[in-house]
Amino acid sequence: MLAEARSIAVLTGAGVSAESGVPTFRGAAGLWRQFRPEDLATPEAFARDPKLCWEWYDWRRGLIANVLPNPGHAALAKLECTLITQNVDGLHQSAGSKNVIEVHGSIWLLRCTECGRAWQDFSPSLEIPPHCDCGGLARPGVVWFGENLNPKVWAAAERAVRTCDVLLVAGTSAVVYPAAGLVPLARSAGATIIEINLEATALSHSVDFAFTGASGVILPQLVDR
Ligand code: BV8
Ligand code: ZN
Repeated sequence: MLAEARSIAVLTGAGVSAESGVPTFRGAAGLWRQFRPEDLATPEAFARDPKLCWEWYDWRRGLIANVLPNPGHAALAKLECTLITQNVDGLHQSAGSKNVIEVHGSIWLLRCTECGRAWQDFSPSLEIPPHCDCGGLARPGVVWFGENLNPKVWAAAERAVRTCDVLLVAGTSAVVYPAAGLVPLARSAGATIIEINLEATALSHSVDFAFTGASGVILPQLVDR
């Protein structure tokens, strides 16, 4: 099916980066374990305590800076596809994927809360909280809960799933919207849905093929086949 597909879209979540050593959000050792999303990944949390919020992002940036893409990222980089990711870690791009749509933004992007300037910063550790040249407080260039996704980015993701023959969904618990809504959207447009996950998810009953196992093992097998 993948070999015959004219157009393949992929939707990835934190599970694709798990084998690189990046904690997922909702798993046993998940990021949210010691924090609650409301406490940190929201505009209110940032307004209340930008320093605490930045300490969490700086810790995650430091962790991600020291990991490598895994065979799952590498396999997707070999696949001619539009890669929509909920991940903010940039590991798909490090693995060589070209056509990446980051629906939740990037942990390497900073944006000034005063002048709106956005810039990439890969430095191992930041002044906490970082400031823009204009003196304004900078925020992480990610989409927080309660924030709209970038309309252009979202439109590109919707277009990709509406026009694909096959949608590969890997390493996502499919609980965060609107990203998870891309799957029923693809199905309503006639795409075949293939899910790869360690366990069953909210989507599993409605996909065409569900491969249970690690994405770092299954994706290379699928792409090599
Ligand atoms: C929006 C960036 C319109 C930041 C993230 C009440 C009030 C306000 C909003 C809402 C509300 N109720 C619902 C909502 C909507 C909300 C939402 O969906 N909430 C959920 C929790 C119910 N969504 C939003 O707010 C979105 N915006 O709706 O705007 C609006 C505007 C105003 C008011 C209302 C609505 C914005 C959502 C974006 C949030 N930002 N991240 C950051 O990273 O710090 S979300 C965060 O979760 C990450 O991006 C992550 O990618 C994403 C999804 O999680 P997953 O990637 O799926 O990871 P998870 O840990 O959950 O699962 C891992 C999976 O991998 C598991 O299934 C596991 O089995 C599997 N796995 C593990 N290891 C492996 C594996 N699989 C294969 N191999 C392995 N080795
Ligand atoms: Zn500024």
